[in-house]
Amino acid sequence: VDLAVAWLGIQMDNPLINASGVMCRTVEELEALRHSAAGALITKSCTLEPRKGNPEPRYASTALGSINSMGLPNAGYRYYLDYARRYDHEHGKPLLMSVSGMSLEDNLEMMAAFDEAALPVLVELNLSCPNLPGKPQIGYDFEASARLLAEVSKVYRRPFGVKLPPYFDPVHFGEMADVLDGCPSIGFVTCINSIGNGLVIDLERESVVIRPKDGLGGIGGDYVLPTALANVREFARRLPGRHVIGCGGIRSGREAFMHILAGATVVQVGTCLYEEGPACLARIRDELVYLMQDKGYRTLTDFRGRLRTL
Ligand code: RRO
Repeated sequence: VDLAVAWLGIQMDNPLINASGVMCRTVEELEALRHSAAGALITKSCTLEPRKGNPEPRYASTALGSINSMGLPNAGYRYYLDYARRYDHEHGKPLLMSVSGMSLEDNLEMMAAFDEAALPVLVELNLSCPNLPGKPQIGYDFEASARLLAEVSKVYRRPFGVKLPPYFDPVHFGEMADVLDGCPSIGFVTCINSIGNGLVIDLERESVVIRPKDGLGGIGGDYVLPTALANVREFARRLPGRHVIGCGGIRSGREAFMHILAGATVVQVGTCLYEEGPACLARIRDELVYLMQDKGYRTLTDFRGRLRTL
């Protein structure tokens, strides 16, 4: 079995990447990922200036997944750009970078800086942070998304990707697919970010479990797998010629296989990586190999996007 995948000019030994936000805020965390079994790594969503994020506690795990309202804590885009400048792109695994400006202007300034740096990285523009009090997710505003992508395409002259929020209605899949179809610079879409503004309750304490937004936060883990798979499948078939990164509910080789079967080129691991640490990446990779052997598949292209319907 060969898990290798080549896409948008990068080569990966296997399709596993961390989900942006998990284990990727500091150089130390990024280096641990670089030394893990990951096929590539991605940095924490960055803003123009460093941010401390929301008050703690701001992450909690449950039997079925996680809730977070981190609030975009990050070291500022210059820190991650500096990491990318020193990175051994020749010999190391591919590096992706997540950008999540607080405004159109901030996004344009950062994307212009990334363009100027001319590094062999893939940028994932985050349209879907659910945890900034008073700031709606841009991915739920189709006109604003179209404007942002048009403006970014003028200052960033290479293919880039977008991290989308989950959609729940075919009309909305269609509207976002039309926006992305109209932007030739889009090389990939990552589906999905956390399901925004869920509420986890601790029954014993009769309390919320995280402090920001009176307990509301983005949901990840087992809860989100079917929604993630639906978004991957719908965008993969509506956007032929673009790549889809699957993210949501991957904690073994089985869910990784499902995402790829639904059309994902590569996949990202969030909650499971947060809970288990980077060793889970080797485990998931090996489980995917065994599953493919069982099924008689040799490469990812043998089954990618081949989900059967009834
Ligand atoms: O930092 C966060 O609160 C956060 C971000 Br930017 C995001 O895109 N998704 C998420 O679940 N949390």
